[in-house]
Amino acid sequence: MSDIKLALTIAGSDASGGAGIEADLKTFEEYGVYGMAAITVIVTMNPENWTHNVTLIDSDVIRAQIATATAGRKLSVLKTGMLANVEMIQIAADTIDNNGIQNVVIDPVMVCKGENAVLNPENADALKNILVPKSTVTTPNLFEAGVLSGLGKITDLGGIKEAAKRIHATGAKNVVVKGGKALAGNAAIDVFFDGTNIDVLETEKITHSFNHGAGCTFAAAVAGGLANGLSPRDSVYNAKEFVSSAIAHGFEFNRFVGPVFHGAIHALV
Ligand code: PXL
Repeated sequence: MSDIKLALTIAGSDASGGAGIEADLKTFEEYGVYGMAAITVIVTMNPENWTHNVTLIDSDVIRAQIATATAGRKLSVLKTGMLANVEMIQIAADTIDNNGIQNVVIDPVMVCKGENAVLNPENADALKNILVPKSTVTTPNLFEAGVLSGLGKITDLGGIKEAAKRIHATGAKNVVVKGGKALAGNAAIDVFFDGTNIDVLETEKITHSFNHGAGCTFAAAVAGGLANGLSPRDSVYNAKEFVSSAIAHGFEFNRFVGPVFHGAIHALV
């Protein structure tokens, strides 16, 4: 296939397979896109209590992975996930500039589900000032949107819309704030803002909690759509369908975690 599209994710490895580069590469595959990965951290979980351990990859090794992945055909899309320090954030920003990448999905990962501490507080500023402004689409969850917008804790749809506008004003071309199932009511709500129109995307809440990796999978699906030539808006709507199906087919991995099933839309399950 001579017109095959290439996607690079700069993100962490989640050894449990639900989030991070594992989610990204599986999702790219579902979108018919050739995936590559530059690993920033390796996240492992203690089998006894599932506390997370994050091992940072040396910056030179991250740069070397990116140099390898950008040594061939032009990338159709770049996606970022977990970046554990300011240097990693700067490396991702440089990759966009040095390679003239047009489609950029920034998932401004600040915390893992179930873990409360922000990876590193100064990362939030660097994401806000250096990386999010370069995004074609950025995909903060409610917590991340509160930090990036300066609004703090967001509790209602009005707050989500305001956050989307403020994040757009920092330079991001399109913003999706993932309310998900965090708001009261029966709907899982996300808000999309392209600088002109605000769209409220609503689906019914899925009641089970086997949704580990949903955020990464959503952002990777947006990247897959962009790589295939969809508009940002269509990519987001398509990704919402894709991730809803993945969540609907989420499963219990063990007593601590249940990941989404990235292959749900095409698999016979
Ligand atoms: O869901 C956030 C996230 C992103 N990237 C990696 C992770 C996690 C959460 O576990 O492990 C690598």
